[in-house]
Amino acid sequence: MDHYRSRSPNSSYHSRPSAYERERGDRGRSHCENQRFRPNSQRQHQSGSAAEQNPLNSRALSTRRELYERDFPVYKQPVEVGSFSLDSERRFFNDGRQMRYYVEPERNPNFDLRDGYKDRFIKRDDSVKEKLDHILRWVVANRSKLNSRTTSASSCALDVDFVTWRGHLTKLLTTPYETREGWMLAATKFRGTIYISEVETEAARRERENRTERHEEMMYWGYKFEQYTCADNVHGAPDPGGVVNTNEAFCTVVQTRLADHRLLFSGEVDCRDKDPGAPAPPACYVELKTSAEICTPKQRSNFHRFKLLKWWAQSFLPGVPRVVAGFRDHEGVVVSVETFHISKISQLIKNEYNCWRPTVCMNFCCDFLTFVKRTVTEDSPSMVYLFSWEPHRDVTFSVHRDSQFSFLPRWYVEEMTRRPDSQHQS
Ligand code: 0WD
Ligand code: CA
Repeated sequence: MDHYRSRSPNSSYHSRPSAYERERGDRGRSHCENQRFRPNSQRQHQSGSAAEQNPLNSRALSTRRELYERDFPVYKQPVEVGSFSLDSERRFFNDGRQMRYYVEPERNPNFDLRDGYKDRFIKRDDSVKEKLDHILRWVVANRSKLNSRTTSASSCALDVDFVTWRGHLTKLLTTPYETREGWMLAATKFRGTIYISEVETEAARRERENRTERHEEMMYWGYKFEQYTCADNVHGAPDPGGVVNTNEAFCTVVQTRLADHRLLFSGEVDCRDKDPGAPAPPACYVELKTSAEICTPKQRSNFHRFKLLKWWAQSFLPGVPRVVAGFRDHEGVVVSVETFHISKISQLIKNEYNCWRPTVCMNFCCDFLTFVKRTVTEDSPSMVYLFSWEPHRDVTFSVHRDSQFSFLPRWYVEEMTRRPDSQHQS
């Protein structure tokens, strides 16, 4: 089961960099400096001007797919460096107490996903913006794991280039194919590391505040499916009669590298394989999804072109190898269950006309991070470089000092500014 070492370009991780890969990475970078970074956001179709080839003038980044059709970049096999839990009241714990165990359902289980919506559902308040706070708590509690190579006060305190949520990276991966929803990502450089935290767009806020009752209920269905397929203990059984509380979460923290970008990110994990012989995390993790049942060729095509893109991007990033999908009818009854292996998704979609490509997703993300590194120059916890994107536009940015966008909490800045060994003295 060592499929991560395979070199098939569309879905594999790189276990260690070879000279060949380093060279490929370098070639990709110089290529992107000439083609992707743009002097301003309006000139979508212009190319080759002198200004455009001067990276210092680059104020925008194109998202056109054809610019990212090149070799798959180096993406190291993600390594889990820790995990944390959020309890029913959204309190942080530096441990895996919220981990759940996957219990394989029947192929046609007829789970009623509407059950409990009215009377056994506690919903997280999604108007509360937690930004990176939980990850930062984890970093403070596990700092020694992350700065082993730090030798002097001036060197990078964390030994990573970027800290963010997995979900933010998923949005970047799918950007070249996204036609509906834009995004805003705030970036702050602090002690050499760039932190990236999402800012809700006006459109997203309006949508959140104006959801229909039907939409609210359908959002519950995904969590209810988790309850039907997860047990709290390794030898336990699912408890469909219990309460669904979406404050609870188990999150993995992984470290990896995309070309020359060292990444530390966290993502929520639904459950793990309960077999004691299962591989170590993240390879034992299982992502759970629900989706409308597929009845027509058109629905199948849409599923491949839109839904599998999101599923692939989300699980490929942290190295979660499989997605278990519950296909439900309009009444919220799961009529069939199917497992999708992330490494096989590019095969599955290859006959789809005008479909997405993993290499475009990864190269865009890579070039965006290069763009961010080049832009975010001032190292200060109160400086925010706000990157914004709307479909059919370039990525642009604005700069904000001591503004409403600042997101690194004072407690984090103070903790990280203390000498590394002083944490043992309190
Ligand atoms: O405040 C915010 N803007 C966000 C908060 C945006 C994204 C995530 N979060 C929180 C989540 O509550 C969770 O604790 O961060 C953690 C998850 O981060 P992630 O793994 O980076 O996020 P993502 O990959 O987008 O979502 C993973 C899962 C979702 O599963 P599905 O199968 O639906 O993709 O995290 C859950 C959800 O179960 N989730 C959320 N739960 C409550 N509120 C939210 C949310 N806003 N977003 C994702
Ligand atoms: Ca899920």
